[in-house]
Amino acid sequence: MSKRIAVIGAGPSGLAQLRAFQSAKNNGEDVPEVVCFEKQDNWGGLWNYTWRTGLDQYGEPVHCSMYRYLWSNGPKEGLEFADYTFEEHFGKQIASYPPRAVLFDYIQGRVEKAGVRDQIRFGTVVRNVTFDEGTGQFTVTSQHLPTSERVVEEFDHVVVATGHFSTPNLPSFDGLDRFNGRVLHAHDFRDAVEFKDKDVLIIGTSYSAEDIGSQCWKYGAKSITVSHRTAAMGYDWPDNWKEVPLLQKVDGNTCTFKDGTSKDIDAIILCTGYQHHFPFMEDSLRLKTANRLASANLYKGVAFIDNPKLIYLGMQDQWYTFNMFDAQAWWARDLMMGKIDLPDRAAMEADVADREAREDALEDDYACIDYQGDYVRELMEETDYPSFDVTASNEAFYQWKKHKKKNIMTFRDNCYRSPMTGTMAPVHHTPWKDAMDDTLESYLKN
Ligand code: FAD
Ligand code: NA7
Repeated sequence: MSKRIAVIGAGPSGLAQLRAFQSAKNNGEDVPEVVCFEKQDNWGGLWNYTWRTGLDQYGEPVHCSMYRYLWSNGPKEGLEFADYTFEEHFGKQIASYPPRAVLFDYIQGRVEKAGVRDQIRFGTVVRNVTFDEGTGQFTVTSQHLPTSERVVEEFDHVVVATGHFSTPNLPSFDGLDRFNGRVLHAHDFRDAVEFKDKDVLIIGTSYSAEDIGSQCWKYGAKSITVSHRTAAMGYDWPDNWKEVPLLQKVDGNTCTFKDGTSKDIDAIILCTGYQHHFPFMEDSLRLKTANRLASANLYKGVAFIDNPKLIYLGMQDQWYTFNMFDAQAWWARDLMMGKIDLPDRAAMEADVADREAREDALEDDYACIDYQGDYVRELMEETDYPSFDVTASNEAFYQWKKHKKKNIMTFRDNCYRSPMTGTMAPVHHTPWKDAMDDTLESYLKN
């Protein structure tokens, strides 16, 4: 096949795309040439940890938003690859909430086995993507960061897999510019030990707020105060943890909240989410969407309606992750290989409108889990991605929700059954709150 495909990003989504094409090739199919551009010097996306914050050694924005001691915030039974199980990778079943290094190893194991590394140009950032209506080709301008060399090439399709949890959403608050302590966004949080014995204020109530607060608590912060815009998280928090309304003003170290209460604070961590940010895409090709389950403007959640030769992977808010990216990548592969036909524009728009309306009608988190599970199932059924028991994955997510409600500081001590192999995960050797060593070696000692 003479087609050329550019994949931008070698995180879990981009790697899923490489694996999807390699799987078709293994089946004897004639696959396009695939070139993957990755600005970091290794694969894994957010799971590729760095101590760096701000700009990297080349002056590029640091992609990593992960931090030391990060353990999976959902059960691994919800994200397991259908074509590469945890048991295949580790030679045994492992506990249900692996630390970052363990999940990085798992992601890496599948693509090492697939032998796709030589398709990736590491240390190479995509600077610009344009489309020529006349030739039907994309022009991709990339730059090799160590040498500054720029390359301009044509491609038939572009797959954007650059993630959307890397460019911070940064609200401001009255008096923040005169705060006598440290202010940072979750994107720049690296090590909870820094906040030992400190009074920490967290703004936001979603995953980052919950987990960064929990990390700071675990590693010895004096107190955690979480400030909400919409509603408190409402878990049964430890004694030195309080939930308060939105921050109204800062005066020196004193933070005052909407209900008139105040507290002296040493550090403020803005866990206020991220932006979908694609500065390298020409405006007509740039995805503009909120962080939601039904992304705007993407047919089947992947094909950009204004130009369906352009694919966006992993742009949804995420309950499902790795296996959803797989389902998307397999579907996108078949679209790019001409095995799936697109309907007309009106039908693609109707598809998005229907997904949005169904999402808007969802009543609780359990319904959201089912909704995204159904989406994964829908895409899988249209490709040869190895089918798996989505209902069993949904069940692991339900149990996770219940375990969090029961005790937010012990939910990671629970274990679940693999939807791929049916094996029950072992109980981890040390409760999460006492396990200070997050290395792969320590976790696998079970
Ligand atoms: P990313 O992992 O963000 O990868 C994108 C890649 O694109 C990066 O390697 C980046 O360097 C590259 N890139 C960006 N711009 C360019 C460019 N212009 N040119 C070339 N390359 C570029 N998910 C879970 O399942 N479990 C968890 O416990 C979990 N915890 C999380 C914790 C945090 C703090 C965050 C932020 C996210 C977490 N996630 C978790 C969700 C996470 O989004 C996914 O697991 C996954 O990393 C998304 O993969 P991706 O490939 O879409 O994006
Ligand atoms: P999310 O899930 O997008 O959540 C963003 C949070 O930030 C949410 O609680 C918002 O509150 C809050 N927010 C946003 N803007 C503001 C302002 N202006 N003031 C106060 N609060 C605000 O981002 P996360 O970083 O938690 O999670 C992203 C991923 O990282 C996730 O997939 C995890 O796996 C890890 P709202 O409820 O809208 O009032």
